[in-house]
Amino acid sequence: MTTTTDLIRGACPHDCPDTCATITEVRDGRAVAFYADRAHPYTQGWLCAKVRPYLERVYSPDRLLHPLRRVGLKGAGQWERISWDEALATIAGRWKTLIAEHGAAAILPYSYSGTLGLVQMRVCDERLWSRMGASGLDRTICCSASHVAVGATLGARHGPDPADVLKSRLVIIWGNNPASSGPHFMPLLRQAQKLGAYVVVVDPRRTLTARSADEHIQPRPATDAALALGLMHVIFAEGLHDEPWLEAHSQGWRELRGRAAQYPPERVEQITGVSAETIIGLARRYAATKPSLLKFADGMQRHANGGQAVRALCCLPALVGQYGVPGGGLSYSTSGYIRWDAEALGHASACPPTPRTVNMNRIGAALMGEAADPPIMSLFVYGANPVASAPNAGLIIQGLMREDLFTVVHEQFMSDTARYADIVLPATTQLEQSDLHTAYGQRNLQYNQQAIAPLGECRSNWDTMRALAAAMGYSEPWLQESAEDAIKAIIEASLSANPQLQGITFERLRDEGTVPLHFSDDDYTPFAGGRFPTPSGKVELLCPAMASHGVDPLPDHIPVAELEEDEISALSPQPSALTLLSAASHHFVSSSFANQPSLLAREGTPFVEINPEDAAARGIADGDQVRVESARGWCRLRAVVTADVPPGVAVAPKGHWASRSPDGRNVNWTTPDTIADLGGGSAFHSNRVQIISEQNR
Ligand SMILES: Nc1nc2c(c(=O)[nH]1)N[C@H]1C(S)=C(S)[C@@H](COP(=O)(O)OP(=O)(O)OC[C@H]3O[C@@H](n4cnc5c(=O)[nH]c(N)nc54)[C@H](O)[C@@H]3O)O[C@H]1N2
Ligand SMILES: Nc1nc2c(c(=O)[nH]1)N[C@H]1C(S)=C(S)[C@@H](COP(=O)(O)OP(=O)(O)OC[C@H]3O[C@@H](n4cnc5c(=O)[nH]c(N)nc54)[C@H](O)[C@@H]3O)O[C@H]1N2
Ligand code: SF4
Ligand SMILES: [Mo]
Repeated sequence: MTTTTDLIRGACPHDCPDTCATITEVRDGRAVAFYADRAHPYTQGWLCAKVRPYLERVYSPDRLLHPLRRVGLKGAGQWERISWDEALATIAGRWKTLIAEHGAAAILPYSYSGTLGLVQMRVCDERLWSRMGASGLDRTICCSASHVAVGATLGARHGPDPADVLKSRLVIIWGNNPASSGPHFMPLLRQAQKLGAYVVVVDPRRTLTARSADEHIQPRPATDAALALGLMHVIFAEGLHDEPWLEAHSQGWRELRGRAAQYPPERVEQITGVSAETIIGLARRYAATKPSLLKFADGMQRHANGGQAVRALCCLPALVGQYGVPGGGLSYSTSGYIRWDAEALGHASACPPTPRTVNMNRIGAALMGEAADPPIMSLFVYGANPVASAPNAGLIIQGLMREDLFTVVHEQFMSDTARYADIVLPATTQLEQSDLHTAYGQRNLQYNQQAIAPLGECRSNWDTMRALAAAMGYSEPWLQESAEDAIKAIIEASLSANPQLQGITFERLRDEGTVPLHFSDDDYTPFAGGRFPTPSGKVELLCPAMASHGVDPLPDHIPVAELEEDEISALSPQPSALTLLSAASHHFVSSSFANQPSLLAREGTPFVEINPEDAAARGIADGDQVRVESARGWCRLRAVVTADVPPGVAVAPKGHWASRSPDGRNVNWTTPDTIADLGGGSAFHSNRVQIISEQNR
């Protein structure tokens, strides 16, 4: 007897701009091979090191396969197996009682980027919670400051096809590390370099991406707005700006020129640590070399002043008339091309108004009483691992330890967060569910067809929501739709308002897997013809909408208080404190994959990079165990002494699980839960720390 092998098309669901197209080979109901779809224009037949061994994740002996109930103390790791029926009845029973006593606002869903699918993320983030009238979650942990800044300045998150970089003569990659965080851009960048493009990386750390650049500029953290305004100063002062373009397509360029006048290179050198000569050189090069592409991502805006920094970056291409130019302009995100119909997605019109929203960056404080009326009495976590990934983790754990808090975590693994649950529900992986994916770093839609049956008793996010809706006694048909029907209905409702969906149907997506978004000659290049979907129809250099956020309508550099004050050095008789950046690790996606043995082995033990000068001043040698402490808390890391980080800066990548780290803590025990200037954004990197050698103690 011969066994047939099915080839099932899918999409990588992880929080990564590349959204790779995948193929799963299935034999006798088991996935036997998993690899990249060669036909996909951006995936180009290869997957990153993280996702290549995906079957290790799917068939990991550590997968959660059935619901669990806590039997010991919170966080003690003692569980008993229960049935789904019992789990659902327990959850619905607790919620009904809480709703009667406190109102549904006492229930808070917490989710983020475990999967980026239309159904398993977006639909799940809305329908059940709206129907219930639960508290809303302000999903601000990653990119909300830049979303507000880019949205207000340009009108939409429109971005070029990444392959357009082949037309660029100058590429400035600003606070973005695609070699780790979106690797499919790198072969194109290499090719652009071979074709003669000059590549500049602006990043305090010598990243993998910076290593292969033609020039690496290392500003002090959180000084990007000053650096950008310094470049503008030179461009205006030397008359290198494109005045006809600015006159026709921008709002407030003269006012911006006035602001830039306050940032002469000598002052900017003082603020940023970048020499005046370098600033003048880059400004002249930027004005003279066309097409020039400015590419940034969200890492650089995770500072208390990140919104204004992004506003400043968005102004630069306008000064040199590069918006709407093939190979030029701004490459931030392509996620604004599709706006799914909100009603089809969430059915909010049939639901009570959201009683309040809780900023996820404040989850610890919210659990500890900041969300007071009513207090949060139940937390439902899915597709997220806040104990490992959210700031000020020590406070989150204090909140999760509250005896009166009823916590449910829906997870693939016993994550740092699941450990503190009262009930743990087992979740499917991408191979066990269907979904539709838009990308934020390329311009195709990808359908993910379910390849295998759920393992054990695992359920997808949406199947779990459907079961919870039934247990709560909600009878709306849109709480019971299949994933496929939900996708169909959302596409149909979105077609008329989304030109980029022209010709796209559910059937095409299912049959072809990857379908390119539709672009006409007119809109292929973002902001072609100098048309911006802003209130003024222009790029808003002077942006009146900023006033409603309490922010200057012109970009400005506002120093970050925590980084200015040396409050931490008061804690110990050490040299002055350092700014700790905790950006993407190479082998994990946030905390996802950080429990996979092969990837954990490649990433190594959790480390902190420190400049030789700062290490010497603290008696730290390479490989030493060090204690990193901030005003929030501390963690233990291994010191890597390297000139890749400048003096005054340290780097400890995000992602390691606390439960697999020395002392059960990770870097987020130190990070601040302060809120950025725009969009309620996170400020992980505005983190002043002291680093102490434990060898000296
Ligand atoms: N391998 C891997 N890939 C990932 C992720 C991951 O964890 N691992 N995470 C995914 C997610 S959730 C996201 S949002 C994206 C993020 O994508 P990126 O933004 O490219 O990634 P980050 O590493 O967070 O930040 C980029 C760089 O910002 C720099 N940076 C920090 N502060 C400043 C500053 O003040 N100024 C400047 N100029 N640079 C600064 C850091 O040193 C870092 O090298 O990546 C996604 N891809
Ligand atoms: N120090 C520091 N911390 C950071 C950042 C930083 O720069 N520095 N960056 C922040 C950023 S950019 C982001 S986006 C956040 C990300 O923070 P989170 O959204 O919390 O992401 P992860 O930590 O990867 O956790 C995702 C979890 O979802 C689970 N999961 C995956 N798929 C599914 C599914 O289909 N269903 C269910 N129920 N679960 C699933 C995974 O197993 C994993 O445990 O982290 C932030 N944390
Ligand atoms: S994490 Fe990014 S690069 Fe890796 S497979 Fe997924 S989409 Fe592709
Ligand atoms: Mo993110």
